[in-house]
Amino acid sequence: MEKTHLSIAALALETGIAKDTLRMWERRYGFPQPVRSPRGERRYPAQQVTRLRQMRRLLDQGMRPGQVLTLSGDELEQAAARQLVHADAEWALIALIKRHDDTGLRQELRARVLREGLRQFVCNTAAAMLERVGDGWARGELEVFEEHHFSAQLDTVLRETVSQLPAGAQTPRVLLTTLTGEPHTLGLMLAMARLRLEGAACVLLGAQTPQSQIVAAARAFETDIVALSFSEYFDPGAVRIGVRQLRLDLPADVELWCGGRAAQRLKRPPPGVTILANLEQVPDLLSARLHAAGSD
Ligand code: B12
Repeated sequence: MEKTHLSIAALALETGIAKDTLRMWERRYGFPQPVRSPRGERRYPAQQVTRLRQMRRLLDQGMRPGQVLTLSGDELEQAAARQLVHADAEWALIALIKRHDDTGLRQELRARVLREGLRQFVCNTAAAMLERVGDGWARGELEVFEEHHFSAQLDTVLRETVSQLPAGAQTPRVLLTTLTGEPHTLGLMLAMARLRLEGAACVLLGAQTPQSQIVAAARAFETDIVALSFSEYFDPGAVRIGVRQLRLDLPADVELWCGGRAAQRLKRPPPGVTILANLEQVPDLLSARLHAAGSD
């Protein structure tokens, strides 16, 4: 058996599709198609990862499994390409990254923020760009260093722009971080920008703060809300376990907000945990808090 074959656990991690779902698709649609190891365990050729990621994207866009899983290889390529053309028509992003012009890329990002305003940039453009870059990486169009470079530039431009915003009301106070195992921080940066636009005060801890330290920080900074981000990379089962424990450990008057794709997959969040479907929900939730405080 090839070394490049993946176990079902590794496949689930790489594609974000649960192991049970992979087995169910195999039974129902004949894909993915594992070979068996000498011990009878499922092993998946690496090419199936790309195909499953493309399927996931189409499912995330609202197509049904019966439609997506029955597409031929060519039809799936075409559907995935149509998605990418849509994203590229707006940005020609991959070409921009491929120019390897450090200053130029930053200037383009800044120009885009100025043209559309930070709110639109954060809520729509940046998310679409990250989606496209993630796909570019998964399809081998972008080198790993190119993805890292783009992420670093986006991070820089977001930090610069946010630092220039007026202080605002400075309320509520929000602590932003990720749990151990989540290295992706751009969701946090976008959330911070959206919160700062509403006048919230933000304390950014960056990635992977141990749970006990999140509790300590929430106390030390006297925060009203702890906001966590979970990218597509994070196992939704681990989201549930992590946030349930954190909810128990945090003082009852500190709210716990979670955003990002893995958080959105939680069908029934633990009590006392708020899952945000997108960044546009931030102002509504903040004004709901204000009303609640006013009526107390
Ligand atoms: C940028 C990026 C990176 C950067 C991260 C840099 C950084 N500083 O964060 C780097 C290059 C380091 C990286 C590394 C890896 N990555 Co990566 N990465 C991405 C990319 C392009 C964006 C990730 C991101 O920030 N997403 C978060 C936000 C932007 O998206 P979102 O979850 O939909 O959230 C939205 C809202 O919900 C909201 N939101 C998010 N959080 C919060 C929080 C709150 C409180 C609120 C209110 C709102 C909110 O904001 C977003 C915008 O609307 C994605 C592709 C993608 N489409 O996500 C891949 C992706 C997540 N990475 C992936 C992988 C596999 C990896 C690696 C494992 C690769 C490797 N083999 O080494 C490593 C991680 C392991 C490690 N040990 O480091 C895969 C995960 C596949 C899966 N399991 O599903 C993805 C999906 C790429 C792909 N297409 O396959 N990555």
